[in-house]
Amino acid sequence: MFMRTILAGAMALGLTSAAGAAELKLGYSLAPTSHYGVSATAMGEELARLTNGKWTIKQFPANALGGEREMVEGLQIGTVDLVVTSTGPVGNFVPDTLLTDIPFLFRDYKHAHAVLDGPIGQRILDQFPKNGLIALAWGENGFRNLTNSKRPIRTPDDARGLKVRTMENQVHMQAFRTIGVLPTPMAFPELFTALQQGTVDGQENPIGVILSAKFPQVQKYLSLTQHVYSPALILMSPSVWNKLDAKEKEAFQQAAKVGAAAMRKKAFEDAQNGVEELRKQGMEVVTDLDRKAFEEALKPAFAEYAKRFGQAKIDEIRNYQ
Ligand code: EAX
Repeated sequence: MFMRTILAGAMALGLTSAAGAAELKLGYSLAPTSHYGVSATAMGEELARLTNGKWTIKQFPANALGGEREMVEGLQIGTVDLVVTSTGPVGNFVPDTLLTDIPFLFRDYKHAHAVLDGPIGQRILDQFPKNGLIALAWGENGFRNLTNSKRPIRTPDDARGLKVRTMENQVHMQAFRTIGVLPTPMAFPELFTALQQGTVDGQENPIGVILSAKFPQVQKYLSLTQHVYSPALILMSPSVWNKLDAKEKEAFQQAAKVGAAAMRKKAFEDAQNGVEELRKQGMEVVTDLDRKAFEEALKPAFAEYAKRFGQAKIDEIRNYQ
């Protein structure tokens, strides 16, 4: 039994493969065809190329290694090697990432990329090691949009009283509570069934996720709220990272950069082309959102964020060019 445990542990770290080659376990919550899958493939190819096939990646898509919070825990204890995840639950491990989860913070993709790829983003990535995690790169999930099974939503008033699944993220929950929505935090793997059974009325996600997770089967209305930009992260277990020499570390970082770029490209394409596909699959799409009214209704939440994070830190992101 003891030997088996050791063996299983060694295999999880990829130590038993032939000729010093090592296969790493990478988990994510979506289908292989999603932006996460595309990213993992691009990263794996680049990593194998840069290390002459010494390090390769085996993908575990569609929550095969658990929800995002569980996968991040797996990184900390060394049962999972790599994860592509939204920032959803990551603030529970590295509180500074919560800053990036504030609604209506990023104007557009360009703004988000500039912040995350610049000194502010790096400062947040630097917080990971002391919390038992390695952050290789920022990726992208995309701007989130509200779906529900009850009615078309154009204004905060329309949304009031809906029961909406949120990620396990305090910043998001606070925002929804503030506009009178009942936020129900839930891990992503439980979401489809919860929508199907009516445990919750709605959820919110980027277009690529709504498509990939087949939510049109259980949700009628889509509002293009774009209420929050959802970053993604490529994370790694310190138990693997700490074994690498300097050159290998560089290879992982470079491969993650390639993976992140592929993720952003696919997430963007899905956001551009996916709405039409969602219409075809029967969703009724609300495009004329009263965005101003949502921002206005969120004012008390913004005041709370300022208290929690400091207005200066928020403005630094908001005003970053
Ligand atoms: O990372 O939990 C969520 O809604 C995430 O956006 C999804 O798992 C993709």
